[in-house]
Amino acid sequence: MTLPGTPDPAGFPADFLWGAATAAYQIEGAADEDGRGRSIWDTYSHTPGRVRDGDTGDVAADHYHRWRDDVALMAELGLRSYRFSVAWPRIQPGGRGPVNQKGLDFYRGLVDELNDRGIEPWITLYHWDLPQELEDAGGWPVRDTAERFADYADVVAEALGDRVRYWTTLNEPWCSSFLGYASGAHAPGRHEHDAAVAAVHHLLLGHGLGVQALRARGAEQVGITLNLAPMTPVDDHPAVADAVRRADGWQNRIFLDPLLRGSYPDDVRADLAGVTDFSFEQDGDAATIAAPLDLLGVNYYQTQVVSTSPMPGTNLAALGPTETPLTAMGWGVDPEGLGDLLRRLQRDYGDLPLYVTENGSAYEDVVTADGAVHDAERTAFLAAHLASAQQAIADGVPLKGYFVWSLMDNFEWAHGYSKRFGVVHVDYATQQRRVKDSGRWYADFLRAHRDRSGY
Ligand code: GBH
Repeated sequence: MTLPGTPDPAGFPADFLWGAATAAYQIEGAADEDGRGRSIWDTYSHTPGRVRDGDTGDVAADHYHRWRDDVALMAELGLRSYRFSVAWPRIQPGGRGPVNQKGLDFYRGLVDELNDRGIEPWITLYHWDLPQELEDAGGWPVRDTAERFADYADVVAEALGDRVRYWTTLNEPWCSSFLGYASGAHAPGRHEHDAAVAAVHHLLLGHGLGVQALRARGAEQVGITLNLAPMTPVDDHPAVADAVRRADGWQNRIFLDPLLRGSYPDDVRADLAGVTDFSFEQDGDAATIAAPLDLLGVNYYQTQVVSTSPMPGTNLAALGPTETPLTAMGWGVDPEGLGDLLRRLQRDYGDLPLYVTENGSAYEDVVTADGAVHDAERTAFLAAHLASAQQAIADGVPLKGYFVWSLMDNFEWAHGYSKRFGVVHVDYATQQRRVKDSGRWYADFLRAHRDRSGY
């Protein structure tokens, strides 16, 4: 790893939106309270063998009861914005029909508290917790789910549209589709490649219909968050170059192109010929999906190293191991990859405002007797990635904000509580929060930026 240097607060615009991110199922707990329905992640985590150590999100970081203290902590860190997701099953327990007022009340209270403290609420409408009843009716591979998502978006926008400026429809539809319906590593844990591609389309359609609902309710800043990764060849063999094209296609361009260029890439269609015939596409879908956006959210964790070996049963290139230093997830650390990705997005897709909506790392924290939490590697990770983002801004990339993943340790999906991504440590036995060294470093950096920018 070459560290691109130390970030300088002066290298970020005065209105740069500094924040931290979370997701409902990973922090809220209170799984059976106030009329919340079940989601595919409740089902998945309660199925033996799916999540490490049998962990579930039943209690998680108990944010549903501790949200006021958590917002105080955000203020202490000096965050300008907080990105969180709304749990669809709290709003519509069965995914359709009657609205659960208590669910809306929870998010209204949170949003009001954030606004009172001068922290911009940033809502993600869907961070993977599909109501189980919709999965029972077919899930994302079925077209109706997109329509149901639009109804849900309308309900939330009607309730909160007057007090929330920033909206993203979906978080990482790649994970919802390919991890949920092809590899099975995420809920609902299915193994059907054709269904996964149909899920891609219906997630994108749901996004487009959701954008229409948000616009109709006057939402100001509307976008989507994608997990994007630069693809790097394992060696200079010509066959590897084609594998890089294929991997970039099914992870990055399969979402970017329909959203920002109006159609799926021809080469991706060809690569998927043995998997699906795209018969799920209907007239008008492409235009719905390509509705103009105000911003693109980018979640960046690592560069992927690509070899020629195909994904089983497909012509899609497999992602290989990385050679750089690894985090506790086994993911390679590549700060330069973030700047490269941001420059590539501007080059290939134009001047749409970009936000890093997630970036962060899992490491083993060292908790000492005095209550301090030492995580020097996470601080180095953040500093290096911010320096890379700063370089992209210097190069003219319209990067408008950065959100660290995550505000606090949480339920790391199939890894349960074994992996910690927070800049705030959570002791799950007591639910005590402690700001880690990395969180203090981030707060200091934000304070220095604020002092220079005068906000
Ligand atoms: C994000 O996903 C999520 O938005 C967030 O909820 C989560 O807690 C956070 O990252 C940390 O995991 O080996 O085939 O999965 C990141 C998802 C993980 C997707 C790495 C790509 C590598 C390919 N990314 N993954 S694979």
